[in-house]
Amino acid sequence: SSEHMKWNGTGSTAHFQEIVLERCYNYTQLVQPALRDRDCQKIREAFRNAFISKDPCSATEEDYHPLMKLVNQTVPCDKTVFWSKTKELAHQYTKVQREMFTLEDTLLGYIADDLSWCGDAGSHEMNYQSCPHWKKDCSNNFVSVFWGLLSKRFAENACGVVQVVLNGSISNAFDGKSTFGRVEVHNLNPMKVHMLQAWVIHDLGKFPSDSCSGSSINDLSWIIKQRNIKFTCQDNYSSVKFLQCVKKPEDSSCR
Ligand code: DN4
Repeated sequence: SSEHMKWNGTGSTAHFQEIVLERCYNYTQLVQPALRDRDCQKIREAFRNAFISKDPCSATEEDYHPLMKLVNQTVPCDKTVFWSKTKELAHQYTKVQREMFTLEDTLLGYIADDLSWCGDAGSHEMNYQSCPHWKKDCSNNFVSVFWGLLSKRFAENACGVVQVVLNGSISNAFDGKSTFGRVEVHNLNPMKVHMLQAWVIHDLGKFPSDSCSGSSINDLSWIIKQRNIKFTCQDNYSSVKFLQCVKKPEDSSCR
């Protein structure tokens, strides 16, 4: 009903509970059997309890602590891949590079990827009509707080050499206001992370708008070095470039 259309964002994903449960079993039994002892029923319940019957604009990190505690997954050193404005490409990259992890290759990121969820104070139901939009309604909504907390922990736990896939076909490949720039960069632990390798990738057939020699990457380099972490950058890193060429082999840059 229209009285439920109180927010400007997409409503909860239909069959949210079933999708969470199915993705959890798929991941823990098939994708990463090392996590086969995780209790997916409990994970589904803890996820739901984090936001159900609560004001959808008053989310806190504490709401998700029981869920985080149940999952407790670590990524091996040298295997962390961050991304910003390059989601599809970064996911293709970790799919072919065995054992590499974007946040969405960890259990909680895998479960929540592309889903939307919110409840309402005074209701036991999810709101399938609308949820708060992070820019138009409130930033402390349950989806934003979830990704913010997950991104922070993903960065805090990274070790060794870490990578980031950035988009060279937009004006600022590094954006200090993105989750990568705002959260992940500042939560890398210099005691554990030796180096950040940035790959700046241009879309095939598009004019490059930014590169390793541009000012946004210079800003990133400065922030990282300031934090006592080594920084390298490469334009159109071949392992990622080849993935684009598989999709569009006729492009002149693929010959
Ligand atoms: P991005 O490509 O600018 O954003 C990735 C997605 O996150 C877009 O759909 C954004 O929505 C959305 N997003 C960004 N900030 C927020 C927020 N505060 N509340 C709700 N949605 C938001 O890249 P990015 O640098 O912001 O985020 C990518 C990095 O952060 C990766 O390294 C991941 O580890 C992690 N992360 C992943 C996800 C995800 O899988 C979400 C957030 C962060 P819009 O700008 O299109 O509206 O979805």
